[in-house]
Amino acid sequence: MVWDLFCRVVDNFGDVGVCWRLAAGLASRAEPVRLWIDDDSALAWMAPQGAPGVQVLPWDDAGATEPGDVVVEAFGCDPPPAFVGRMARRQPPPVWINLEYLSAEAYVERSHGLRSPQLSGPGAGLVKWFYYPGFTARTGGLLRGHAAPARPQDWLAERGCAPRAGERVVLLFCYEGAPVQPLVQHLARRPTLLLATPGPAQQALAGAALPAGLRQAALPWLAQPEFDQLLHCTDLNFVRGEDSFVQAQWSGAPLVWQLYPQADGAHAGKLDAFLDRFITLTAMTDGPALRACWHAWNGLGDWPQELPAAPAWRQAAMTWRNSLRIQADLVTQLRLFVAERQ
Ligand code: TRH
Repeated sequence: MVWDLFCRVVDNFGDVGVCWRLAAGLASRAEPVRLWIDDDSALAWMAPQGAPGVQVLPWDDAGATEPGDVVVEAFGCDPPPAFVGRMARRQPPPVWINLEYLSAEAYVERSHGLRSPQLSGPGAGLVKWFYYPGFTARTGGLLRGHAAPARPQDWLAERGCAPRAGERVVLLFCYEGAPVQPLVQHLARRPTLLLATPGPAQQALAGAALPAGLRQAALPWLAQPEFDQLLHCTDLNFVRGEDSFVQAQWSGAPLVWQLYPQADGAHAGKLDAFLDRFITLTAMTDGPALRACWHAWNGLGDWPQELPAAPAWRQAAMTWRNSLRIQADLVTQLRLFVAERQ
């Protein structure tokens, strides 16, 4: 089977990050992928080696190409009309999937797998299927990245990020506007090595006098497999958007999630939907402290006096991770979903 995967980069790195992970995941299961993308610049650091079985191609060239067996458009990005016209003429037509955004909200289970018959336009007569990633058995599952390195301490040391004795390691990947200063003051209560990703995290720390007890290291952009591995080497991960949030969950380490802020405030409901599930499933005793911390990090409340206690937080993160492991991952489920519709 040949898969055509369409990616339009809106902003940040989630669009390309999710698409690259999916493309590489499919290709690793012997499913060749053509990744049609309108801006591949981030792949220079995210995937410098590429991946066997994945061809990265300019979006604008798709219209002159015969479609493969499966077409996946990420986040409703609308493949070029000329390509969709070819899909409609192909016999049999490709299975057409719209890979949606991740959410823990209830509508996801209701919407996953719905069909959308195309009544007009170049794709008239085709059916588009909605595919929702998610956290429960009635969703499409989660993309699963690279596993932990064999020796996390050595791994960090090889990258110049070794903690000193007694230091905890915290990763900071955030948007502009995150309350980094209160966080820094809080973290400095214990010896901490803060690893800051390029962009807003490093900018927020630049020039700031760091409190005693806190050391900072500026990270370069890491290739995606390295970034995944880093998430497994830390004591606490601040992550954002969609893909780093998912990968942080696989690490089993405590995490704080910053959502991509939406003008209508919809991110607040999305945040609470996830917290509700997480706190209920893990029976985390420090649930209110976790909620207060995540709200504050998303500008939805004041910075709390205390973060959840570390051992209970890690225990909850592991319980959550183990519950996700029971589901098949997104690539496995998507292949099955497609096979059933061919
Ligand atoms: O960059 P993001 O904020 O992306 C966002 C979200 O996806 C959001 O939902 C969407 O609406 C918006 O983009 C347009 O965060 P995210 O989703 O974590 O994507 C970052 C990707 O970058 C992820 O695949 C991990 C990868 N990455 C690396 O490969 N190396 C690195 O060093 C870092 C910091 C990230």
